[in-house]
Amino acid sequence: MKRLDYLTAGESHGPQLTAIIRGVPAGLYLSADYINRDLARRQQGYGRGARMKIEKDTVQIVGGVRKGYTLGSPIALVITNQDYQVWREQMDPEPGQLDDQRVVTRPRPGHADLPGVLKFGQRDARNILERASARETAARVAVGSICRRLLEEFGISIFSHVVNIGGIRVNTKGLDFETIRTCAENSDLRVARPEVESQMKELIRKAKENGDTVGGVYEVIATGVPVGLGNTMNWDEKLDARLAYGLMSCQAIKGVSVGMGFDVADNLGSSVHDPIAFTDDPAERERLVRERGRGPSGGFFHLSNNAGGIEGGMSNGEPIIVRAVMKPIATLMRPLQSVDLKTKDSFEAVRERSDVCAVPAAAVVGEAIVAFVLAQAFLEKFGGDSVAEIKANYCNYIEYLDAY
Ligand code: EPS
Repeated sequence: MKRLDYLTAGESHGPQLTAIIRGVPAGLYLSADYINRDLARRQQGYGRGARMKIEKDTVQIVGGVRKGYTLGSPIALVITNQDYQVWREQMDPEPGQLDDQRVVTRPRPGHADLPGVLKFGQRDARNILERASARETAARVAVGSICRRLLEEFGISIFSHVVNIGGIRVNTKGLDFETIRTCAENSDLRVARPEVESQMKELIRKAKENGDTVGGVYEVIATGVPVGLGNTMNWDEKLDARLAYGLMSCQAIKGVSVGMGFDVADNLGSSVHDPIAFTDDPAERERLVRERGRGPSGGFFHLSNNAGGIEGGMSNGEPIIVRAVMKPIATLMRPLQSVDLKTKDSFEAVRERSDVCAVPAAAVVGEAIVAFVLAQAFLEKFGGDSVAEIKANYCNYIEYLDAY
């Protein structure tokens, strides 16, 4: 079987976003409603722009699924862009004249506009920005949702929360996963501490007033991940490397960390690495899974999880914890200096409708990426053509771990 993979296509204001995902096993229960829940979550968050009021992202499954079950064939997904109705004249794929008045010639610092026009030999930055736009992440969330559905079958669940907006940090010490997940899900900014939310909102409101934008950091947590996903033997199979690649490939993400991340630099080895322990008591093993979000790993466990669930490029049975930092969005309503592509004169960069802060949405996208990477690694380890076959392989592994 081919490695799980996907491709997205579509421009921000074109007719639709399209995704094809290949390598999903047969027999997985799936519905558009399930995917739509994640699409709706991506659309939320204080600080989003007017576009999110225009769109109500819903997916149409147009291949690979029959009567609610995957067939093992490529799954094709379509998300219609409602805004295309307004942009039709500009974005119609059929041959025609472009409106000179609407050509974008003043690239935005921090966006793909300038390197894109130079690289692709374009005079209109719209030919670049339409694809570079974070609108594409809607398609990735749909793909990630299918991966989430698969992982769910094996007790793996993934959630996210925002830990920093514009330098205002959320301290989640002492909160259990369920509290973090529920609080984040009920918060306009996906934060687990409601008391910091108003401060953050005020920062975003002020930035908007000043024509500015705000970035931040989100965290994604995956629980129930069995030991042994990823591979220490080859550089391009390491789980942490693949998570970093996937997350960094998302629009505006500038850095990724695993577990304790960059803080390891401030600490000695003895307070960074997680001591290993063992229990052969089945009730205790059960409790570790239930209360600490651990996945199967025989009776072995760690007394802390600074490693974020990954050692040597492989999952170690502890919850996987990754963070990603998002830069403030590059479209400023009080724009920075730029140069006109035609005249080469100095001008302010173009103003395009955009978001002031999209960190909560990026966190939902981060979940999708983590779901994809974990599903890919999961299928490499337990791969089969049907969910039933994978379950048999998985159970066999659990039995082996339990008897180790
Ligand atoms: C987005 C759609 C876009 C932007 C945003 C995210 O819609 P529009 O360009 O029509 O306002 O709101 O994209 C960007 C932040 C960007 O830099 O392009 C979406 O669907 O998430």
